[in-house]
Amino acid sequence: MLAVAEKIRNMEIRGAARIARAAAEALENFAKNYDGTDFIGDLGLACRALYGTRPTAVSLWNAIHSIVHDLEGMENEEARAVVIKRAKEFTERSEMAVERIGEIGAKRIFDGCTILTHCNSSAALATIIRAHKDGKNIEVIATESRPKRQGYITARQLMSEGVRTTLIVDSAVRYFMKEVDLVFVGADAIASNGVVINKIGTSQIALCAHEARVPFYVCAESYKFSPKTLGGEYIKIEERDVKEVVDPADVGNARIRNPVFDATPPEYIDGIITEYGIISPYAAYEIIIHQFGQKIMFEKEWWL
Ligand code: RI2
Repeated sequence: MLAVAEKIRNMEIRGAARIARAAAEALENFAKNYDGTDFIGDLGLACRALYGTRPTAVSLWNAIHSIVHDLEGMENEEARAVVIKRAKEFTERSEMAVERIGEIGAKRIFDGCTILTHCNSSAALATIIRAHKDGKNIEVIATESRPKRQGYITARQLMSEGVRTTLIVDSAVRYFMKEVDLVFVGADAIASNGVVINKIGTSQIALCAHEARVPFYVCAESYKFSPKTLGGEYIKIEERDVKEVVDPADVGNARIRNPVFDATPPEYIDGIITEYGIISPYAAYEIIIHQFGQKIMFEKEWWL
């Protein structure tokens, strides 16, 4: 459990969907291998260890919540069986959602178009790869995505699928926007007011796309929507070790900041592609209510 938490923290396991599935799998294994006497108490500690790793990714909260909600009053054995079953269900649901998003999103990608993507989103890539497999002749411009350069992963994935890909530095986005027909990005979290939190730099790309009248789509499974924002909570933006950016000694020990996500307002988003279909960002509220109802706002997690 702690080994998985550490891999999520140090980004060996990364991407909002992958970390959620890794957490689900870790909880499943924890329940399978548990040989102590206080399963629910120890499960709570495990959930907290996983949840504390990436503060922005609401997919982690949603994965944990969907697996460990309402366990109170259960005996150890019953609770273990429930956790194992729900963890498997979450993983299946997550994989199916990405596939469905691919199917839906690919319909918005037309033959001959150039798509710009940022960072490395499995949901965004599912749509692009699906369009390519459907026989559409497409090209991708992938941003490098400093500081961790997840754009390299994107470029490798797309090239291995046979999608023509050009890698650019993040600051070249406006220069290339005139060649772009569509922007497809992923999401780490979506607030109830339609604000999308994604890799740092996403909001600048949305601004450029808006200026150039290029449609901007977010590909996001329903577990990227944050129920807690409904009750007034903000989404915390993770700031990581500044050494990911540069060695402080190389810049005369100047102050360095490393926020890894930013917020794109709904007015710059043409649609959010979910497994339920393409929705307006202003429909985020309905997606949250559809999944959780309103009582989620006031619920206190037993494991937090
Ligand atoms: P999928 C990633 O975060 C990127 O910001 C990406 O857009 C987002 O998760 C969603 O990825 P990080 O873990 O869930 O690289 O679509 O910080 O794969």
